[in-house]
Amino acid sequence: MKYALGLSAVLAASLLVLFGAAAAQGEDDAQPRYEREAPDPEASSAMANVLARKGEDLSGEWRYLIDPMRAGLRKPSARRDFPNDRKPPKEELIEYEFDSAPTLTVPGDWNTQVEELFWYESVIWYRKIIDARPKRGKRYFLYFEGSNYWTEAYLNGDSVGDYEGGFTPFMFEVTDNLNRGENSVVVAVDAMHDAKSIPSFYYDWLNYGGITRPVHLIETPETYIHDYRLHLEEGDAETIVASVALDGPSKGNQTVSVEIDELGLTLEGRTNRDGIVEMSAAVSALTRWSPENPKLYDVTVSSRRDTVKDRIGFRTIEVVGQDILLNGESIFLKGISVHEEPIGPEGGRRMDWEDARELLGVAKELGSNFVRLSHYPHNERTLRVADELGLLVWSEIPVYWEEIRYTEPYTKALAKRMYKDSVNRDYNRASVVIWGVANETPITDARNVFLKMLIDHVRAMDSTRVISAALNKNTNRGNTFIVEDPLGEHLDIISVNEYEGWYGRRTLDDVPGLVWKTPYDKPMLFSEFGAGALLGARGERLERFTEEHQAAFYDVTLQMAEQIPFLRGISPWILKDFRSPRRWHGRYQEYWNRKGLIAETGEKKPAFDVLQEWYETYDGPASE
Ligand code: GCB
Repeated sequence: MKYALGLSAVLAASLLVLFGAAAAQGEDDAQPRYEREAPDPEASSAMANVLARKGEDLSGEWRYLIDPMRAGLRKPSARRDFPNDRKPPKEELIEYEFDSAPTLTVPGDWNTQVEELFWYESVIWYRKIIDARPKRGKRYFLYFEGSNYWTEAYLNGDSVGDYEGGFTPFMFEVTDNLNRGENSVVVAVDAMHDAKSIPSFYYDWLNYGGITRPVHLIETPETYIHDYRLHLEEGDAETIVASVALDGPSKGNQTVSVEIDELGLTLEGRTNRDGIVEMSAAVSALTRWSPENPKLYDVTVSSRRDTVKDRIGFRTIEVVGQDILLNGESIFLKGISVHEEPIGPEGGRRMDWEDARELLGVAKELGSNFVRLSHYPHNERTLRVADELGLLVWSEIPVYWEEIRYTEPYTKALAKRMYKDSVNRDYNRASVVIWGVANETPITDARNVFLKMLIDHVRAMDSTRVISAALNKNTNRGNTFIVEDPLGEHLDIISVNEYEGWYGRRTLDDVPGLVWKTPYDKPMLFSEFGAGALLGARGERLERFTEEHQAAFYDVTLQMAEQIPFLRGISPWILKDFRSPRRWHGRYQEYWNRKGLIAETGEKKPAFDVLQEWYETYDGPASE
């Protein structure tokens, strides 16, 4: 589908944006979504490893109704009572009907499924009828792997919960709402962001709306394994440390075990009153996970009535001086940044196993050992594929650009909550080594306080990884850039997005002569650099949007990179062209950000080869 937009569609979309913005500022109190309470950052996250759980995958066709004015979220009216999915007697007036409505495929964004929804950023009501046979003594959960941006779910007319955040999983218990036989699941998804959201209004990707990731109806025993976390600790011996958390009426004083047959390891312990147990044991002959050998072990976690299986790798990551050490060895991160869009002419926000393998397969072909999964937590499948392929991962939440409300308690709570849900989901992924806390957030006192709070929060949850943030290069004296953002003090790795030769006044010829300094004795990454090129656009070396310009940009930037003694990796922007509403150029962009090394169709641009060759030959600055 190619989007030649009618003016009316654009107008309608901008009216919706304005409408949403006004509501966000509190000018319209009747907008129920905006009267919301701040999320509870301490509340329990969704259960770990949903993909290994027994349940019904609710993927497929869902009926949908478009509700641009959020009428269904206002005070109840039988005429628009979407949650109840009513089928009243013929004489009663209602003004909706799901049975006759069109369908959208879940998982998937709505923008690329229906032409008239391409720019749509308000509410859609989804409905699916499911048949259930709930069993006594079991619990049931509606589990959403991800839905953008705000979601409320109803089962047989009752609200079972709501959630804010487009990229992290959430679940609602429905044990008491599930009928034997037919059940109506209705889900309202609102794609609109507001001033308190993360991200806020302004970002450089398409705001793909909808139930973008799979939904499951999960069945567990009454007391089940809610969470488990394993990691490797180094002391005199290599030790596997595991903690397990049960949930349910008999979670306390229960025997729990973690087994890794291949290592001959069985950990056993009893849970405390809160249902939590921590166990550890030394192991011998452990093969560590690494990009060269992404070894994963089969792990079985068991409680009296529940068992979960996983595949987990073990490695260490730390920063010592200006070095990043993976398993104790200095590593240069040969990376590439990636958005969550599958390869294909449409873009979209849908990432099944095949899509993830295809996309990350291109990163491997490039010679990468590292991906920056920007700018939000990606689909769980992508992380598991990174585990399998041996790609180190930087994962982040979208604290992005200048419009985040740093002093707003709501936004603080939301950031903490998003990070909690993200760490909770990915703790056991060996591939994830860096938590990114922000992207290009201009320095102010309020931002420094906010991000310090977030760094402390992430460190308290996870001491097995390092922390970074994609900073702006902040001081420039002549040809010298000094990275002295005060946040650097709290980060393990200093990362900078730098676009000299693309944005700004310098040309490509200036780039190799640029000098980089930092007062911090820490490793630095270029978390981004890149230049736009339309596949097949040919021209002079200095002509924008041509393949020649992009390849030359990579050439000079890599020359510059080789001169920086404390540079420990790069993740150029970006693997694949991606949709962005901020890219208007009719000949080159057509609402695509063209900085990809491959086009949306997967075809390579010459800059791909330039970087691939560099990755074949360069292993970081020579050590002194
Ligand atoms: C950036 C942003 C990224 C944009 C990119 C660009 O610095 O972090 O989200 O897409 O620049 O293409 O301008």
